[in-house]
Amino acid sequence: MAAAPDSLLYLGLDFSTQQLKVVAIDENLSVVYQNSVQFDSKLPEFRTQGGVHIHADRLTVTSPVLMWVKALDELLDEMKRTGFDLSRVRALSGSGQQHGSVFWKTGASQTLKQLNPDQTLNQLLQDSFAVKDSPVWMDSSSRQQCQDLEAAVGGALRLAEITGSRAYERFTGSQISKLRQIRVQDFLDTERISLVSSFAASLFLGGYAAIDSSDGSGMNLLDIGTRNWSEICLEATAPHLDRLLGAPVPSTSVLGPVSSYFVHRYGFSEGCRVVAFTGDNPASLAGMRLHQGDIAVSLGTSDTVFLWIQQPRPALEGHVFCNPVDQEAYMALLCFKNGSLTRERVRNQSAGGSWELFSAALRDTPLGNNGNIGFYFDTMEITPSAVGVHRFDSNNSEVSSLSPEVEVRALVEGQFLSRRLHAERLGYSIIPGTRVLATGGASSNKEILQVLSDVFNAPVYTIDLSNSACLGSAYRALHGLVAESGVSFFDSVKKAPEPQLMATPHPTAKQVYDQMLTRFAQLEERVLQKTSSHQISCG
Ligand code: ADP
Ligand code: XUL
Repeated sequence: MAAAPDSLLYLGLDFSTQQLKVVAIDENLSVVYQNSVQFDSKLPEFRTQGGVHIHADRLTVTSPVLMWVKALDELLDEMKRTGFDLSRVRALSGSGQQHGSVFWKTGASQTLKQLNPDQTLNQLLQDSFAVKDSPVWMDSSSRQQCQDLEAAVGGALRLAEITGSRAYERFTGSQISKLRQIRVQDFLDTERISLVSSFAASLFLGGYAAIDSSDGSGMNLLDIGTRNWSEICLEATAPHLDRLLGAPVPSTSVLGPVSSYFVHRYGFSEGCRVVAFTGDNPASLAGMRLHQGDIAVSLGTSDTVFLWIQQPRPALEGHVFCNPVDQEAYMALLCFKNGSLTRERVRNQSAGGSWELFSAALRDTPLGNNGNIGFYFDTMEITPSAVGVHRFDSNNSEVSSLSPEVEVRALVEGQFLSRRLHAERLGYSIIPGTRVLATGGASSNKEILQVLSDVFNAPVYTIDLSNSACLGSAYRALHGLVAESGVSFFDSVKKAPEPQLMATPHPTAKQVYDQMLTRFAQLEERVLQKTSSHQISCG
């Protein structure tokens, strides 16, 4: 739907694992434009797979920071070339994959201030990063640093009480520690450390953007009670870290106007405001307009489950983040590393590489899969900390293979049973009226959503756009302009379309999956014991 020619627009960007996406909404909150740059296919010179490089140790996972910069050049060039009128954008915001870090080199701040609009950002920022390959959320190479951090603050639970999470390898604090220890000179050359979200905001601002408290909660460095850095955590990580990080700000903050580079090169108006960028999961919470009582399930590169909570109850599993749209509230989050990429692998092996055949397998197999249960952790899982593929028949005996159709259902049921089991451990319970809100690439698949509805025994809704992080960023841009005057997020996005009902549970679902969940929990325990005899991991 095209916007009225003079209507003001709000832009949301999402620097996610596999692509950079953009969406524009008008004042009626209708989506008027969307586009994306897929890293692997559009920027093949960076040789990423799924947007990342997995290093030889299989634990270190990075992305080239200049790939993200170049993707922004390409996206804005295309918007301009195809006649998108960027002068109508009144405010923009964005999100980034969480936890990833960007190390700006000494002098980069000066460069950002004087960007020459005749050149691309990629040309201008070639020498602006002390570390060219940014650690991303899939990295699990900082086990030692996690143990050190927990020891320094008085244990895993104490760290969770302060920062919302025990130490996790992908969290930025342990990544910073590791870099300081193994790349001493690069660390000394660093003048500022950003998250992927605040790095992207810095490009638009022409200066370093503050880290917002919601994405900042994914670092093991922020005190989620005071919403400021925790001194004890900073000290345990690196000297003078507060200087390298800058002060955190509320997620609704307006950071300033877009830099003159964007005005001159792309025709943005000088009045266009940049609202603090945040993490992709917090931005999704905004995009789905999640209410207390709802549960959101995001099916992207990673699968995540999140809830709106009023009072933090940090535990040894899961994370509590500051809420991105309400400064008094929090959100709880669980992250599962083996999401879409594992579904793609099983699709390729058991369904001829076709989502159609994958869906047909789900349609053709019964709820409960005749008792067959599978765990598919192609890479070291985050929740729970286990690895490998483990299949069990209806007698709980481990088997080495399942027929292709049964394998597909075992994968999807196993993934959703795990999402439910761990959400319940975090305090979530299914009550009448519970809505499951689904988003992310795989939420376009109706058969997958049917299994989700059956396993949770609750109706599943989606929003029009499968990328709620992008949409949430556009909503946050709009809300940021009025947040200071006390307008709530929900009031500012009242006009947004309601989520669509996509699936309702089968009448037998409750009986089948309540029982199966108990068996699943016992089998997961067995898988965990097997894994821990191979490898003990932090987070
Ligand atoms: P991210 O934002 O993490 O880059 P997305 O949320 O865009 O990822 O999801 C991308 C994933 O969506 C792809 O890896 C793909 O596996 C999955 N996907 C796309 N279409 C389908 C489909 N019809 N059925 C299941 N999964 C799908
Ligand atoms: C959340 C997490 C991932 C990333 C990438 O803790 O690690 O969901 O945000 O999407």
